[in-house]
Amino acid sequence: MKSLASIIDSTLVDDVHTHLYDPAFGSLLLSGIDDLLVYHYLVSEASRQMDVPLDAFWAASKQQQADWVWRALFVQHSPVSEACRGVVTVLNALGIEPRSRDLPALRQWFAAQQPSSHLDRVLELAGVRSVCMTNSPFDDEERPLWEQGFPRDPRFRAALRIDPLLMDWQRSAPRLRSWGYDVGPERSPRTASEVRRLLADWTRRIDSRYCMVSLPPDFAWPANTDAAWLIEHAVLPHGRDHGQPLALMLGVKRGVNPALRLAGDGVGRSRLDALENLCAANPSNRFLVTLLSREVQHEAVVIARKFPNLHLFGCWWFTNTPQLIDEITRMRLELLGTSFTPQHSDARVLEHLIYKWRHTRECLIPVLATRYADLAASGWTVTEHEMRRDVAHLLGGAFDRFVSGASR
Ligand code: HDL
Ligand code: ZN
Repeated sequence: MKSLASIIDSTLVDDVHTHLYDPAFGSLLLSGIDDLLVYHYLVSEASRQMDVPLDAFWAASKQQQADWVWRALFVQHSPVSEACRGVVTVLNALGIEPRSRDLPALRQWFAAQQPSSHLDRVLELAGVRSVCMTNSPFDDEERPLWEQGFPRDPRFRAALRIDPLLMDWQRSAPRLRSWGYDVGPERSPRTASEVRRLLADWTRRIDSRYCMVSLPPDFAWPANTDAAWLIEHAVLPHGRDHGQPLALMLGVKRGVNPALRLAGDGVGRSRLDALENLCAANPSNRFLVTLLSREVQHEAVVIARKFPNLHLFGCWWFTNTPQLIDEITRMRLELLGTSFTPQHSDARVLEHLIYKWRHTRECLIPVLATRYADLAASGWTVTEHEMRRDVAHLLGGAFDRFVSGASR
């Protein structure tokens, strides 16, 4: 019987949320040691240790920023944080002993890699079969290539990200008008139908798996807000018409410290009555949900027990640490069985896939082993075939069935 560890290590993953891009997007697909080091997780941590003022940091080149991060977090201190350990995992997996190389040598190594074979190698080292991108019509860098069309790499799936539509309607409405959608700032039937036309056009254009939005802790539904109105009158009808689940990423407080830029977002405890109300009032819609606050994870699992049209996924962002992956995944297994998706990578740099998935597998093995051991002690021994089935379900299968509508 193959061990559970080897089954988990060898089961390929469909990564359901990343910020990676199809190679056709060129430099939007980040890769290499400098992008790994200026990852906003590490900028946040380096800002606490380096002796460089943030305005000087932002004014410097990416290489200079990476040098400062490396010195602060890897030379002057041990890289014990999860994001720092991630860089070490990536370098070791690529056959580079991180201590033996200075940054110029590392830069030369990455620069010497042939992009497509490097991409193939990273996916293989990460055990990843496909990744889902985050695709926004509101992104001026990304939109032109979608409008022009390009041959897709089938390993890069798409998801339609609509934060500006819901969270900044008054400024987004004029943009939709400039794209030929007859919307106004008012909440009218015409506006609703034109927003649905925009969603339909982009769902088809990118072959979107789902629609996605991140929402602040105080997001309420129902409510007298543009976001609540657009969700009810455009996004949810669109989801029913086009079989698009709505992914809600709950609890982010954008720009808590603007001086940190992308690293400046924080977390707040979400009001989950909004989620309960959405699931209860819209049984024909499917909701994918990940939550940023540790404190609401148990409440979310209980809500998932009440609503089969809710699928929890990932240990998102600040909960993507071994301690919290362990806690949250145990909680979900014990209350939901295998009807959830333990992780997504949220990778922003190609090589993130290696560390995010190696570390996740390290966490998943003991958690699942404990459940199987407890089950065996109660009189039910899981076979190797059943382990493979369960692991494939958890690493993308359950998500796929839920998104396709095959399972509630
Ligand atoms: O809103 C999101 O999709 C978040 O994942 C943010 O992109 C965040 O900056 C992030 O990268 N978290 O891992
Ligand atoms: Zn993300």
